[in-house]
Amino acid sequence: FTQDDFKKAAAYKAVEFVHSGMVLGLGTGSTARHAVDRIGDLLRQGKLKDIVGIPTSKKTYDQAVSLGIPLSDLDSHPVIDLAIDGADEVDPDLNLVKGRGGSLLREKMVECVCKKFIVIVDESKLVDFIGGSGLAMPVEVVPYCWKFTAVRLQNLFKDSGCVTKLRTVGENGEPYVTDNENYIVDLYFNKDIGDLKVASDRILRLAGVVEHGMFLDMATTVIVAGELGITIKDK
Ligand code: DER
Repeated sequence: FTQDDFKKAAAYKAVEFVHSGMVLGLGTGSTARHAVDRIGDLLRQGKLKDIVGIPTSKKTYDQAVSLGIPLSDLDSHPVIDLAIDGADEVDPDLNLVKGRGGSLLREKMVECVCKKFIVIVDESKLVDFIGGSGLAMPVEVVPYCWKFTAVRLQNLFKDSGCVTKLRTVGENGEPYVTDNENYIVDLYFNKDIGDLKVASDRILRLAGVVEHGMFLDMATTVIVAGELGITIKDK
């Protein structure tokens, strides 16, 4: 099996929890893409009806439009029955890191107001503690004086050996710009950052920070696919 096979297996399992008439948060990334494809298939086959999708990125919006999934937004649907999305890290308490695809703000806006939030991952995303993968923990910041904000973020976590890096695109290192016209500063830790709620509050208190990629106490179910099959972890 390939990693993408695992992503697809987790995504299809999650879509089994989708029922006709639901308002659905549609996630972003290579795993969530399989779930959105599956929902489109079932709608076309008539096995699912009366679904309204709330996309978490322009990319997912375009994918859903191409599949004929009826779409709306949070203004019209402030309460969502179920969201299905991927994650970059999942810790033992089902806390997440998300946003390496750059969509963390709209994902968090949608996934904060869901009755159920199912996270779909392949087994490579499981970590012992947040930041444990050594990969990015994204923070969406306003472009104005982003260096100033990056230094303040780094100082918040200096005892965790935090380094920050502006997310760039292309060979000439242009800043990556999110769907919301902001930048992303990625934080890299080389050890556990301790109490996540405290860390979250400290980050959000910095003027210039829009949102961060730690999704704490939000997932209600995590579906993990790997060599041994599929595991479902409920909160
Ligand atoms: O950017 C995001 O939040 C994505 O959902 C990410 O967390 C998972 O992306 P992947 O399914 O492509 O690994």
